[in-house]
Amino acid sequence: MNIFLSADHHHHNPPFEILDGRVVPYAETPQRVAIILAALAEAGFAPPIVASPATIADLAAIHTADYLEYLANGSARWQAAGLSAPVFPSAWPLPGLRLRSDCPQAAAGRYTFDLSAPITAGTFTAACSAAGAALAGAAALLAGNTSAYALCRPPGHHAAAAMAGGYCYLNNAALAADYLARSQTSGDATWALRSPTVAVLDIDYHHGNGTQSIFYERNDVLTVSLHADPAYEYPYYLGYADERGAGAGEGYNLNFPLPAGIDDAGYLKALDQALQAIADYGPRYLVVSAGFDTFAGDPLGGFALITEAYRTIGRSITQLGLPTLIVQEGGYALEALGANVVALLQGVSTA
Ligand code: SP5
Ligand code: ZN
Repeated sequence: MNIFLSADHHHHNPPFEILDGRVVPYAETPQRVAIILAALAEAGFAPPIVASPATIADLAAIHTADYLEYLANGSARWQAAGLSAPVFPSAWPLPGLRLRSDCPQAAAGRYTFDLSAPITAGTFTAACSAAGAALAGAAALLAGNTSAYALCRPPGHHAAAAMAGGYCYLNNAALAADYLARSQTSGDATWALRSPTVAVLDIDYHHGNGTQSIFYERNDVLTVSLHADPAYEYPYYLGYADERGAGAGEGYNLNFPLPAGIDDAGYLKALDQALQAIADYGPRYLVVSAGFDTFAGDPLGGFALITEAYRTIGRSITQLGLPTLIVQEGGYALEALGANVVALLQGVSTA
């Protein structure tokens, strides 16, 4: 198991977010990475490999040029305008309004869909580091490794082509999946005539709206997400079962909205259905958006999984027999985060 680290993650450390109308401490903290690293070392995993940051050219595979320019420079422009850091939107271009981005406040609403993705001076540096870790993990699969873990921070699955939100700025898992789908594999008759297909399995508590939207019209990347039903949980506006893909992508997006309080047994049953759909698709590679906010004690979650469930999840995923990249997403129960990540990775390693 190769482990790739976004070593520049600590440059991103926003002071607060606004959740359900309250100013609260930012849950997606640098401490999360320190906790995971300590647990991995304690469990005997090899030290992580520090990945090079993703370049603008790497990111442009998925994200728009105007959005990347905004992420890179929006914070400096905000501060130059005399606004107080970090960048938070206070107005959004809902339907009927114009998608302006020509002053710092308009840009913030144009490119951010909630109040959980403030942009600080170091945010873009950290996000490029996370994307680089995911891409390095994908490259490890192309080099023949059967599994890799990208310890990405900030996470990515809520980020779309031109939209930040939910602690996410660049979609690390989508970048990795797209990179794998565009790769050329030589010496393999089955795949010689076309690019390989990829499945993304999203097991974060929240729907992976960004990943879904990025691949919604593609049939070379199957997106499958298990998550709290958006009828009652964030991100509210996407993640329903009737979202099945569009155009060439019709039938290649699959959502499993789950009820509040679901336990290991219920969750693992839904996971088996998701894995069957992936097996039926027959991809060459698997990318897992791994969130641990499904844990019973998670402050942002509402499911009831225990630590051992992650070991079972790891084993079940591995039974697909695919080269698999695990990409770190959410997980905010700090006292259990290390054990939960270790359980998943041990499940993958020892299946
Ligand atoms: C990567 C990731 O996990 N992002 C999550 C962002 C969630 N932000 C909004 C959460 C909505 C707050 N609801 C509190 C429910 C407490 N049970
Ligand atoms: Zn989440």
